[in-house]
Amino acid sequence: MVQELQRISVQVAREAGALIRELAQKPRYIEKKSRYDLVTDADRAAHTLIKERLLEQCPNSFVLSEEDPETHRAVGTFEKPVAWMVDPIDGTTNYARNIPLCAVSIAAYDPFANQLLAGCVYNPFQEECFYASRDQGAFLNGQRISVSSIQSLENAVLSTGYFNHPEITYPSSNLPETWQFLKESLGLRRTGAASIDLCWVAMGRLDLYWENGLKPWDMAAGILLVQEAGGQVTNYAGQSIHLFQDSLLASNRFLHPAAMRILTQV
Ligand code: LIP
Repeated sequence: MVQELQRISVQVAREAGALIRELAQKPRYIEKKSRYDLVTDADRAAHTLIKERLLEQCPNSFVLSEEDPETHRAVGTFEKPVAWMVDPIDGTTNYARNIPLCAVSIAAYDPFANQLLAGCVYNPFQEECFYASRDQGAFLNGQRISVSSIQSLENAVLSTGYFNHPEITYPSSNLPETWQFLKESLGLRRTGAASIDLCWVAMGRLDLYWENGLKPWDMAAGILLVQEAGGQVTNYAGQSIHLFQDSLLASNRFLHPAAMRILTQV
């Protein structure tokens, strides 16, 4: 079952990726969902394609999608054995500005067992297709991937993101944590797409990623990729990650204790 769900997620993510790459050649129609949250015509077109294809191939499933607010109400009351977590374009601001760090993110989740089953993150601008299924390993373009073996923060390259909101105050802005990690690590990156941050941890391009305020569709597929690549994903306190509320800390396992020290003490 998980292999079939992985096949479906890869096939649909690749089709949607081809669509957003084609639309990127044309003028984009950009709207603001809120002060910091953009949506483009390509997000909406990819959402429509993805939902149609997933339900064609997996009729007894539910599609939770960033671009279908009606579906957000189903969180916590899923009735189907498979719930798809879909971000048609993760990194929409990057997409809107022709920054090639954005991806189609699709994950299959079993709401009854509270388990991620399969997932795909596809960046069509860098031709990088990441995919994984439960207990079957993590892959990039057909090659098995694994997290890095960096053992100390001073040699680690990290990434994070910033939950923008008009009412956000300095202590909850992630800036105190950022300052501490900058002092203790080799370097910090900010891609603007959680699914890409997580895939880069899974393949060892990054050693650790943390962010607060993510949505399930941003992180579901990437979480499974890190786990299947031998990494660790928890909340900031080191507890099991909760898809629908929580801070996220993903690492190569070696760096988790040092990261938790910073995230729980800053
Ligand atoms: C993005 C996340 C990213 C976060 C951005 C934004 P979107 O998702 O993937 O990690 O820092 O603020 O939320 O909105 O581009 O799908």
